[in-house]
Amino acid sequence: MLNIYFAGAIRGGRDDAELYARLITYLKTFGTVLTEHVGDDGLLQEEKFLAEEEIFQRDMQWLKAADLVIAEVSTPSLGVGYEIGLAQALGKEIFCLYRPGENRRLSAMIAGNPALRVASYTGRAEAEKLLAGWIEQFHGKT
Ligand code: 6IA
Repeated sequence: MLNIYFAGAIRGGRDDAELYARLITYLKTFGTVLTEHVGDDGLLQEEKFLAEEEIFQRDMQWLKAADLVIAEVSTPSLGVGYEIGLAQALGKEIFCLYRPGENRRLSAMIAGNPALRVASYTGRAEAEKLLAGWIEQFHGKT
């Protein structure tokens, strides 16, 4: 079973939280999504019950256990950028999804990184198609 680490902005901004939730639901058809909470609406409320150190340690364990890291990078997030850099250092396979917008431009540290597979998309259906293509290309049909 494929272990998938899905990364998306939390304190960076929750505008895309619903989209993350839908992508996570879709990814669950391919394997286990270790980071389901990234799409959770009540997240910022629940977050106060966990110490920062606990959040960090738990995510690091999940990242190490992941076969595949998928990052939605449209909303800039320090945490997502950190996770991508660490995933690369750990030799993980990393896919980044980016939805271009008028007032933003993807960081050159992501857009210019040859170790990452970065794709632009406009809507959820297109994002799902890209994800299915990547997963099947690198892990075969599940
Ligand atoms: O800088 P950001 O907060 O935008 O970073 C977001 C990224 O860091 C996500 O991809 C997560 O994997 C990770 N992250 C940040 N905060 C949390 C968190 N808070 N829980 C898990 N991962 C986090 C507590 C939520 C919980 C009690 C339901």
